[in-house]
Amino acid sequence: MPDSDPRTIYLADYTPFTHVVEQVELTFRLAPATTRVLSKITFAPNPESDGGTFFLHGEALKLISARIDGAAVEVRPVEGGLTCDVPSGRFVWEAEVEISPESNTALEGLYMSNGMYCTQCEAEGFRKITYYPDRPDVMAPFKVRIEGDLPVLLSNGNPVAQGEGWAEWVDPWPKPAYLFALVAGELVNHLDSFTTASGKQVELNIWVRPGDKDKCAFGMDALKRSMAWDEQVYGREYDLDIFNIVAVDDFNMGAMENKGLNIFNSSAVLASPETATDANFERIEGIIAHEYFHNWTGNRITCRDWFQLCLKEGLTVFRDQQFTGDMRSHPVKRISDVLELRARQFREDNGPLAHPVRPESFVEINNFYTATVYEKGAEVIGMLKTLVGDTGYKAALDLYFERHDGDAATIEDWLKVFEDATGRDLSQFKRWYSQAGTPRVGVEEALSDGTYTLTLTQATPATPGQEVAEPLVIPVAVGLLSPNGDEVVPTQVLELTETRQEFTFEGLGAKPVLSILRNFSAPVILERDSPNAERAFLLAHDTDPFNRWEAGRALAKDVLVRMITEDAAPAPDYLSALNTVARDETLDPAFRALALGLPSQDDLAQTLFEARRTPDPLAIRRSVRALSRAIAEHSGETLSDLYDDMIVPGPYSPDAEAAGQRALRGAALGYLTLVDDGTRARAQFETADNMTEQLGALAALLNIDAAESELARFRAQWQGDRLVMDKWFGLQASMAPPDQAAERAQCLTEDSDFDWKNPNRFRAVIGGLAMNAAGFHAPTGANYRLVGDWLIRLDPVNPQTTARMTTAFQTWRRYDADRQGMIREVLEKIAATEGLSRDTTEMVGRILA
Ligand code: 0A1
Ligand code: ZN
Repeated sequence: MPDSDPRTIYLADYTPFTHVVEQVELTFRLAPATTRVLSKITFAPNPESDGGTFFLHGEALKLISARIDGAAVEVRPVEGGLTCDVPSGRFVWEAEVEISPESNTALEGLYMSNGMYCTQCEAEGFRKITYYPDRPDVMAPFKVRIEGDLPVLLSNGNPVAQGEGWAEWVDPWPKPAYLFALVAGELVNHLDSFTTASGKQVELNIWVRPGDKDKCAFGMDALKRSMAWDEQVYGREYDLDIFNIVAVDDFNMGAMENKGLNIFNSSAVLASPETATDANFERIEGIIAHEYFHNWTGNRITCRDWFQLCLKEGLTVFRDQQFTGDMRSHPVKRISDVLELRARQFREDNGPLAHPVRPESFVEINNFYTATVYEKGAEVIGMLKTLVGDTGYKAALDLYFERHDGDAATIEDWLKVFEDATGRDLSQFKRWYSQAGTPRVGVEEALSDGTYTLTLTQATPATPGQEVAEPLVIPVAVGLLSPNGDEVVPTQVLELTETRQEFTFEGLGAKPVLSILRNFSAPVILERDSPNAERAFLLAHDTDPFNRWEAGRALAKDVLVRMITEDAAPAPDYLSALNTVARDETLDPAFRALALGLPSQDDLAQTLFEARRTPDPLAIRRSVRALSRAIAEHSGETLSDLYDDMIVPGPYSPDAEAAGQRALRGAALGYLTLVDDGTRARAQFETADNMTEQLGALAALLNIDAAESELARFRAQWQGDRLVMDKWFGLQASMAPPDQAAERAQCLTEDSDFDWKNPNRFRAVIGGLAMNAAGFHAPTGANYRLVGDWLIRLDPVNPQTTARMTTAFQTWRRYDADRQGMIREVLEKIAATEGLSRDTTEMVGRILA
């Protein structure tokens, strides 16, 4: 579909801009409906360009005046911007434009959120602020003057001068326009400082609305830990005198790494024990780190063009994952990341939206901030590190920073530093960047005369636009255990490079038990039907914690699939194995909490679909609930002991150890509530002094559809807190029983607090409903229509969030003909909407294709 759209942009068409920008000076005269932006930009011919027409991007701008070298110039409007005749050498462009931040509901460019001015320029929002070559390979130092009757006026770089109603900022580091930012408002700051390794003192601020000042301490601590970590692990120091973070309520994504002025969705930075869960704290720590790490991987070294997005995103996600592992627990982090990868990226990679980590064409770049670019992009870096080793990785990264500081780089540049630093040829490995789809790895074992032979195969299914896939370089970490549980071959990395390949291990007396793809060494699907006895053995004995968890998960899946398809009873072996793990005090509580989790209903639907069975969302839900109840009954005593023992003494602290204990206690509560009529959950709701326990209790009660009074009390208590109210909305939409989902969702959208133009609230309700597997797929199709109609309504207001949320329908071909028919109708209705945005048009087109 994108290829048939005349607006498609291709990687192969890249050409450098005709000019370089030597200096940018901007003046903002802020007014809600009539902000004036004055620009003064010094252009010089780009020696790397073959010439061509001078072109500046610009969208929704009212041009007041334009001058070149002081003389008025006649500009010619063209699609997406303007062009004009320019001198052959260096020249100064000056323009004045008018924009209206208050009517900017798309939240791209300069907009207003709760009376405060803020910006979002990635990917192509700067062109809504002024005329400019809005492309990441045009980098320039910026000087910014802000005039406005507001106490706090912020931009990138260092503050150089300020007075009543104005402030000036200079950012000495050349940057692309997508990293520009401006904030103005009545804000208060949580102030701190950090001294860098070389002794430079950096002022740190988190800017928030006055009522939120008590929710900044954790974010600040996470920032300081991130700064220290990047120095210690990557040798990267911060490079300005000040680092500002601002929390805004209306934001399309999590946060944005603007140079020296990170802007955050308030949900990704604000936290207090009473209002944020342990999961929120961990997410905030990870996002603060992610945005901070972009200062080197994204800002100092940026992307040549948007096709290279994974250059900064894959690497920065990989870095934030390493950081969280170091701060908390590596196995627990790895398991959580793989859960996330399978839930979001595998779903994408195995459906109509599949695309390579580095796409080769797009219509709207905002549609490519995907799990594939981010999460699979990070997996690809993890594989590289596994293949070249820790020392090779470090040498390559040192070379990357040394060679490319100040550059707008490409994936070719990235791979070249690995080749140069390690001497390894990465031409085959590079296919991970250009080939979409999740590879399937097959496994065969044989033992003869003490030689154990492992035969691995690989195949990647066809994806949109790619019929044939070439073999990849797949690092497969394996270990072999003897039948008594000793490790006879410790972890080693096999490199699978061919379609079929044999690996041998000598000197084995008995057939070993294979532990394969340890620590999930590659983002692949293992096609292997191992006996459940072997899985139970690995769950009990594997030395690789990831694979221990994975064995338990495979068992659970097998049990569930049998329950769904054969009406089998919950397997007793599984129940007792799970009970043993839950009781095992040598295991980290956080790990045990993960082990107690069951595969998601969506995961089961995909598993059935791959086994060529049509998933019935209601049957899946019934089985998951039946198994949960069976676990609760079988392990009643264990769960009850855990619930009593895992109480964390003392005041709430979000640290990993305490959070792990609460997670295990919360998992126990979830099961126990199925068999105790909600007694424990009700008591916990009553006494909870932190959001983790309050929300955990509420969710447990909702799960047995007995939360009416708690919902009302929760609302009365938290009415004034937007982020907590998002949880109230989200939980109800995502947990409503299938026969009530439509009615409840309708009711939530009619609620006086359903502020649908706020992306967090919209996502809580409409996104929550789409995540309610059985509820969303209720046989009437009412929820498909409800989601579809809301997307049609949101599109003209906020195309970016609308387009992202069309992914609710990406798995539609899994389902039966009736459901497919109803979803097709909804998608076609969206597609036929007059004036539909380019963003949503592209997404719906790809999903339908
Ligand atoms: N670069 C940011 C994510 C981001 C991307 C696009 C946005 O608006 C279109 C906003 C934020 C990150 O990776 O955190
Ligand atoms: Zn990022």
